Amino acid sequence: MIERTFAILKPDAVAAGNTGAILALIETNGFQILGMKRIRLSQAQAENFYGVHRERGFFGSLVTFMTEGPVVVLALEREDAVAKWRELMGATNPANAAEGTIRKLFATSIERNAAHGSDAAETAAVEIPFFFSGSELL
Ligand code: 3AN
Repeated sequence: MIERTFAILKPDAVAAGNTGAILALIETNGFQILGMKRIRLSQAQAENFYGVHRERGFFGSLVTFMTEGPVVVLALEREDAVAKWRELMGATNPANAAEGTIRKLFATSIERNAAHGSDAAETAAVEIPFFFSGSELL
């Protein structure tokens, strides 16, 4: 089924100059880029976006990291997009990520792990409008 997912190229990946390499992987793996912006998250945006993790010990550090520099936010579409994007990103901890995945190639730690992806289609339906209006998805 054709589906949408939401992705972030995180500050570590953007600062390291890996934006283009990751976008190339996105396109060669059959995703359509429906929306794309390079922005810097505010503290409030990062706290809201990661609200489900508010009680976790790493929340403050995660928000500091996600606001340290520009990110690229993306709305992606393909068949089975949520699972396929998570497969291409690899495991949350790059130490466990499979060869060829974005996190194996570009992440340096469980926190500085290069990319975000929605965990379900329902999550994507919340995360995409967080950053894109309907007319920005083409
Ligand atoms: P994923 O991004 O693979 O869906 P989640 O949703 O469990 O992983 O975690 C959200 C983000 O929180 C991760 N991308 C990572 O940056 C950070 N994170 C998760 N677990 C830890 C941890 N144990 N220590 C530091 N940061 C973490």
